[in-house]
Amino acid sequence: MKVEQFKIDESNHQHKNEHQRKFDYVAADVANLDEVLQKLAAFNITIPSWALGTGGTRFGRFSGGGEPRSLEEKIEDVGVIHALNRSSDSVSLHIPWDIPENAASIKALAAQVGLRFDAVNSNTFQDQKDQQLSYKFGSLHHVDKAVRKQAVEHNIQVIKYGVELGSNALSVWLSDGSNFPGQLNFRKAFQNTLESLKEIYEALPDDWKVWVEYKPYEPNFYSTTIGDWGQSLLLANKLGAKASTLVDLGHHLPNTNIEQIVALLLMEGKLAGFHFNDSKYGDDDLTVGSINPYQLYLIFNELVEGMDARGMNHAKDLGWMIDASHNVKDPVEDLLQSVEAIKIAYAQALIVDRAALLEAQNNNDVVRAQEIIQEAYRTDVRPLVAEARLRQGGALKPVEAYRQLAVREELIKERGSKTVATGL
Ligand code: AOS
Ligand code: ZN
Ligand code: ZN
Repeated sequence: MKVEQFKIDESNHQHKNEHQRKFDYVAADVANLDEVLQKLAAFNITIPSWALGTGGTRFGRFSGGGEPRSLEEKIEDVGVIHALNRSSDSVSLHIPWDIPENAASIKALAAQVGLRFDAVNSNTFQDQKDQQLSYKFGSLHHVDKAVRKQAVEHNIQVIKYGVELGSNALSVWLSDGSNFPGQLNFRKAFQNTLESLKEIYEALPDDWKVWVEYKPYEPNFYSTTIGDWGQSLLLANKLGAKASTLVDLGHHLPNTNIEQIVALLLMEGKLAGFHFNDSKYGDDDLTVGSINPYQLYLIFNELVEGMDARGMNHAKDLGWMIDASHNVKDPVEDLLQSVEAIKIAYAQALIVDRAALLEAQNNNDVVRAQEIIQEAYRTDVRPLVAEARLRQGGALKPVEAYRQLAVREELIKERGSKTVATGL
């Protein structure tokens, strides 16, 4: 399944006048219009291989049909997303959910649809078939050195796959923790984790990075060994320059000021990047921007300010990735919505009047500062995002085009209605 360019152009034609009217209206007030459009065009968000199938809960799983049955078909799906939005030019693999047995041909297949490989993710939170030792009581933090060694070796194997795919970062998320007080010696668990991560760090090629993700709870409900950004940063600082902290938006206790965490990690040069999603209660993995788009915007506001202060390239210098899984939506539609929400928040942050905000801050003009922040948020920047996409050959309305072109129907015809995506 491939979305032909002429079909996207046809779909765009129907919306041309409406788009032009809306674009002209908002563009007239954007002082740095060309810069904003260029930055939006350059900004891509990585699609995780595990988001392309319908996820399940422990209560059930309801496949939507036409789900990718192999890594090749997942790449095909990301190709569809990228053709429509021109903003999803890479894939992040979870190993062993997706094993690139023949990396050269997988890489070539991806390149055919304009894709490359971003961070590779290791998995020591499940036992695999034929695995010698169990991760029931953790992996890198385990009391038994042999289990730690097995988990370290898995991570080194994942780096090797990543090298073959041309990726340059290892993303580590551990479920290691404890369910009951007394189960674990916190200090020893942390020290074991550090020692294991050091061994993984030693195996990183020169131009590689390791991203350390944190999470407060689940699947462990009393303690998680890398439970918050402080614990992750502590590890990253002890490991060295190649290590940094990955922020998953769903991995915070309710009401946490995530934008402040982001600002400080960025200041320290220790922000790896993001797993984008949204949540109301915890690690809900909901569509980005579906619950709290204002928070997402405030995060991007800090990112743009902080990255500019450090002279960073917005598109390239951090990892931008979605981490989601859905039970009730077509995963492709969900990913199109998520990428759109991220680009809207980014566009809003790009049009903040920085000079005026700085002045208001220096004058302790609280009201003016709030006005400036909300002025950008309340601007309808969607035509700017659409224009940047249009100029790159994408669809003005990606979700609508996806439906109009009957992509899912085509996938069901090709793959069947009872397919269950690999992984998860
Ligand atoms: C788990 O909660 C984390 O968000 C990880 O990033 C995990 O590896 C990913 O969600 C796949 O399950
Ligand atoms: Zn995550
Ligand atoms: Zn998560």
